[in-house]
Amino acid sequence: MKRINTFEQYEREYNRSVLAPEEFWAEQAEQFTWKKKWDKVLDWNFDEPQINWFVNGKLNITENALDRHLASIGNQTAILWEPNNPNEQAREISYNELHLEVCKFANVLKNNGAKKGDRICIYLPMVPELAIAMLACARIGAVHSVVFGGFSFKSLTDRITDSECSMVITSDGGFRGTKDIPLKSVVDEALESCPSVNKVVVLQRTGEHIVMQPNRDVWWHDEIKIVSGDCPAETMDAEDILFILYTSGSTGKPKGVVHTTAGYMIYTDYTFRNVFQYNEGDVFWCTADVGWITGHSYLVYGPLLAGATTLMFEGIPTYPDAGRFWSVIDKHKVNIFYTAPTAIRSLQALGLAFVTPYKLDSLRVLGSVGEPINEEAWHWYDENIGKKNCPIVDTYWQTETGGIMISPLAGITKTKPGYATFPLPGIQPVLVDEKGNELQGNDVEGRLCIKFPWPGIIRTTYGNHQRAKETYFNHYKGYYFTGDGCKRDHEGYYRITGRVDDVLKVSGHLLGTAEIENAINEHKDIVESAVVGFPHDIKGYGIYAFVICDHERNDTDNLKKEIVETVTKFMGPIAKPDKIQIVKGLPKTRSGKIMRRILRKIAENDLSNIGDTSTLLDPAVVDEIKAGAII
Ligand code: 7RM
Repeated sequence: MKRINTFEQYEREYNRSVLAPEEFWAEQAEQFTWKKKWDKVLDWNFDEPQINWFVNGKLNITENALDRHLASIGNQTAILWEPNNPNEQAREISYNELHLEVCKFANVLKNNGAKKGDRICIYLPMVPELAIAMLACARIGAVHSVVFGGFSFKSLTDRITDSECSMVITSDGGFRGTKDIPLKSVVDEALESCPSVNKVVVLQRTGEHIVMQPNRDVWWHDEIKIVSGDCPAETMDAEDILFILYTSGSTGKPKGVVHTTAGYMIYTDYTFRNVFQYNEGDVFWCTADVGWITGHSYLVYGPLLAGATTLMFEGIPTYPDAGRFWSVIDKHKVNIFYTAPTAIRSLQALGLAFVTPYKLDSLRVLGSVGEPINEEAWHWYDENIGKKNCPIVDTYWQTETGGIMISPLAGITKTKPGYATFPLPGIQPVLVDEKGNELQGNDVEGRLCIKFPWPGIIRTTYGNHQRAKETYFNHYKGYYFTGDGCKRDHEGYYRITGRVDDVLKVSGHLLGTAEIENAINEHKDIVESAVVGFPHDIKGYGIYAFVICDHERNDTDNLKKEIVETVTKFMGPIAKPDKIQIVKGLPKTRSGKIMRRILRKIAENDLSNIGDTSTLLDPAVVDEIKAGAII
């Protein structure tokens, strides 16, 4: 397996990727199966933005993730599946079997009217059929849009309508810990206002009773019986859309981040092999849900492209007890383990008694993703899980970047707790001040931008190119803007300091404050709300909601409960506010803009640093809010 083996080699490759990016990426691209090679490596312009990698190249990503491996490792396990309930049998699906299942399900999609270019929404629990469904879409050139099972009906409706999906793939339900998640009934509710959908393919997972709508709903297990196992891979252009994945932004409407075929393929494969220093035969476990980009890139596409064994876990870290991760690592001899700081912190808080029964001696590399990892969690992970013997890769990236951007290479880069360290080859980070001036040299702090395209970069936001332009390419001319603050220390190490916009990372999930406010405002008594984050020991950030009720309600506890239920129903349990304060007014400027800075200070209990309130329409509201603040 070709990859970077020393730090000197990393430096050489990095320099080469900056001096001759096209040559550098063309070399990576050569390793794949193409139906037709590209005419030009890169055509780009960040102002439009217009980014084309491997112009006129033709390929299918599933031929690279599946067919390409069959002759050499056809019998090796591709997906190793661990069920929610440890007493249920684990599943091992070889590359040969996965190839067959993907071809069969691709034929099911075709039989049900799906064709190249159609958008298909996938709303499934963490079962192998989720990966099979994604790959089957890619096989026939349909665009998948996976929606996280923790989102509920309104979020699902919005995501289906925005990209006009013609089909939904779901299951009766899903198991998570002691809960059964009723996915199909959420789909039924969502589809009441999604006229574009005419087919629903339903996988049976929990066996619970559901209602099948005639002509619209079909069972996966019925359809799969009547198809052949032969499905030639559709010819796709390098820049044809592979998938859409919705991510929260500063407005209430989520953005459909668009990734295209060849660039995403090359970037996820390259970063997977190099960051984790994957060796042939390794078992790789990414604990992220496939509903998030981390699951797309490092549970499904990256590992399968590299011919790895990828472990998919259906359950949660605390079921049947808080030792589950560690027991699964021992059971399946996991070599590389990739999780989120919030999971590490919550398991740390439950105590070492859940860790010590396990050997964990198969582990070689540990990874972290999703938010800054605090030093305490970093050391706990290093000492108790890695036994001071496993390098930790703190991988910084985004839905929009397709793959890891700034990260150590395991065992090669000297790490520093709290630092994502250095950019990967192909990534040219710059720090800018608020005016967009580039901050040169070391020991500087500013906003993180990237000044040259890499193959995994977002191409557009689905159906609204202008939005992509304004969100990512207009803030600082000639640069892609990440929305993150960042520090480059005296040795040139990068440390991400957090978001500088109105999105929050709550337990590793990116949530827009405006989206949460919209959900709260669905409650009939709420006239207006404002949501901010506050530091939370386990979740990273917690959700603090200030709400205005349209009439006095003396049963405040009930009202708060109803608000939580409303958010759960409309957006999903992940967006439930931790604290709700009923207020009479919100701090607004004369032009009516909510001064979130003030609310943030109150939520953080930093009352002495509230700053100037004289420009507010009614400065007195601040005192009222301060007096009622929930600490
Ligand atoms: C992969 C993912 C993106 C945002 C990003 C950051 C934060 C992610 C790290 C991190 C510090 C990290 N995609 N973030 N990884 N912050 N260190 N290693 O999380 O689209 O859901 O979120 O997550 O703020 O902009 S995402």
